[in-house]
Amino acid sequence: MITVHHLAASRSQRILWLLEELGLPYEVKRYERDPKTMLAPPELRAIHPLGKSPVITDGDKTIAETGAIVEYLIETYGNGKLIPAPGTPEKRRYTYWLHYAEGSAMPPMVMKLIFSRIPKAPELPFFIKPIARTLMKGVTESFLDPQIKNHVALWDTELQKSPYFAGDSLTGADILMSFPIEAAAARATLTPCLTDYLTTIHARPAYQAALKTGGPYELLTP
Ligand SMILES: N[C@@H](CCC(=O)N[C@@H](CS)C(=O)NCC(=O)O)C(=O)O
Repeated sequence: MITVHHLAASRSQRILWLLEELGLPYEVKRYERDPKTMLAPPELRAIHPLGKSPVITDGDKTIAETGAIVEYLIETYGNGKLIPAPGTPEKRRYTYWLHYAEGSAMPPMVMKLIFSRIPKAPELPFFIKPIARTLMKGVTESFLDPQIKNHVALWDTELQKSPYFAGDSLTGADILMSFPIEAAAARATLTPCLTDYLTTIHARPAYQAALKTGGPYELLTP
């Protein structure tokens, strides 16, 4: 039995969605975030030393990192579903977006979230707060926002070519890309094409079923 170690309102929602798309049986072990720090509870470290989610266990195997989990599940149980044929241009697009989602798209999203929170940190002396606010605002506006805008433009260009990130049908690449796009929706202006894309994937029965299993999915926002 596959167990998903699922942190509430997190990237692991994608793994539940994938398992629903593949129609695989699985169980979910829920972990709640610390309400103050929003970090995962220490119990997750017993599953994987980084204590982050998602992590899955499958028999004696423990697999962490969303992209690695998606590759493992599709390659082990997919029977050719959700992955383009080897050696095709679609497969190259699939590999690119699968790695890009966490490797390139998420870092500026996470940085924007952290920078927005620094000036509000209770540990920060009150007289530093205005300086921190000015500094973080400067970095966000001059560096992070233009970066995020570039990423959004790249996704839009890709989805002008085909309805999904690796061609005409949904693949693991879309499952990976859903999270940065959802995160960007709270940090930048999405194009109509990207808004439609989110509407399409959110309407999928498997996405809806995963939401029911995963519980409230309110992403952390700056
Ligand atoms: N690149 C990793 C990121 C994992 C990650 O940062 N997960 C977040 C959830 S969105 C987490 O566990 N946060 C809680 C914490 O860091 O304690 C992946 O995609 O698996």
